[in-house]
Amino acid sequence: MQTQKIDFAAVQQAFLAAGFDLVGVTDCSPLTGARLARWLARGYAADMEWIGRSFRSRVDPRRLLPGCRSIVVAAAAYEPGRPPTDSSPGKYAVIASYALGPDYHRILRRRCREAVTQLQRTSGQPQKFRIAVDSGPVLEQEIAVRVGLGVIGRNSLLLTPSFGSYVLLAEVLMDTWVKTPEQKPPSRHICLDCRKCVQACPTHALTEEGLVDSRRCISYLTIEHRGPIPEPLRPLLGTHVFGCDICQEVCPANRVRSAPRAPFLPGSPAESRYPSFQELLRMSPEEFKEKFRGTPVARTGYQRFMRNVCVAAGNSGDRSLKPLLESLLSRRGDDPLIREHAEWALEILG
Ligand code: B12
Ligand code: SF4
Ligand code: SF4
Repeated sequence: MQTQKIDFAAVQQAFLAAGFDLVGVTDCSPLTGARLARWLARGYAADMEWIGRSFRSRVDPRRLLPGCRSIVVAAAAYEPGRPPTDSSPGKYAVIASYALGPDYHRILRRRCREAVTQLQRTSGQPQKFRIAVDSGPVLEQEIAVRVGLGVIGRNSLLLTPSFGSYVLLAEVLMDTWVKTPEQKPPSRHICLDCRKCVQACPTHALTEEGLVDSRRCISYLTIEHRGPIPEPLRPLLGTHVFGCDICQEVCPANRVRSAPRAPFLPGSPAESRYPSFQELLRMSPEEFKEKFRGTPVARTGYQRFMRNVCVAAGNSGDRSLKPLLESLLSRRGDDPLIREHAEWALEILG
């Protein structure tokens, strides 16, 4: 069958109906990749060597889907979590907002599939397509900038006019031409002289030019990093046990936001965002699986998550956690990663 053009309005309608908040389309011409190359050359990818390995596909989407003609990029907004009203910072472990509910990779992938099915039903297009959410070798943010969804802030995140940086991105590469609307002028850059994110980052992971040195980023250290957390950085992690939202929390672009069309995170996430150290330190591998099943947290696995919990417990300054750390040591002391971090926490707590 001959591949025909479809209207942007049809694409937009299908993706909005599937639950996305923002939609844009671009052709498949190569991206610059200049920042990515600089980021890789400086070692900022840490151990995520898969990013460098897929450099050519990231820069040239046609390598991912031969015959690719258009890329749809869709953003799903989410609500940042709110701390429990009775919280004092040292008592609770912090989980990044995006990880409070079901894993967005699955949800956004399902929404993309629904939108594609709808397009196929109404126009017979696309015939070939490929969905990417986060882990696909796609430069998601650069594509989002290209279609005019927003600008990249100094915190290295896409800042959208309606939802700030609290959006997650997904793409569909298609063999179909989409009649794209006239390109919007680039959004006004809001960072200007602001440095709030750079100054607030506890580990100094953000560079002036808005690149993230993953080797220092709490998000990387608590989610992606496999071995022991470098000792000099441990005290700077605060009570974060999975991800970090600090450079979003301080950003003025996030002060006024519209509500997401189809929220997928729990409505009142206070308890799940700030589980108590008492609960986490007592957790067995089975309880971990049960508590975090289907959420992004499950991806780190018990061992690495408990490594994070130990560091955060040490940083909490709460000496009443010492018996729980000792009990964790007697139950799980044969695991070198957990042992090292539990011992560190006990030492810090005196
Ligand atoms: C690797 C990765 C990480 C790494 C490195 C982060 C980084 N910024 O490089 C780590 C593990 C640290 C990480 C952390 C987080 N991540 Co992350 N991560 C990615 C991933 C897989 C690749 C990013 C990448 O290519 N980095 C390489 C460097 C070079 O990219 P960069 O500095 O951002 O620059 C690129 C663009 O921003 C763009 N660009 C930048 N400035 C400018 C300026 C202009 C004018 C133009 C045209 C383009 C442009 O060009 C560059 C590429 O050449 C993407 C998904 C994807 N496939 O793209 C998600 C992604 C960036 N992460 C995401 C999220 C939500 C997070 C966290 C908030 C999670 C959390 N709460 O803990 C943190 C935030 C940390 C931060 N401040 O960036 C979202 C961001 C959504 C948004 N609003 O932008 C993404 C897009 C995933 C998704 N599908 O939604 N992440
Ligand atoms: S905190 Fe300020 S400098 Fe950082 S991204 Fe937001 S507006 Fe830009
Ligand atoms: S996610 Fe946290 S550690 Fe990483 S750059 Fe932002 S503030 Fe810094």
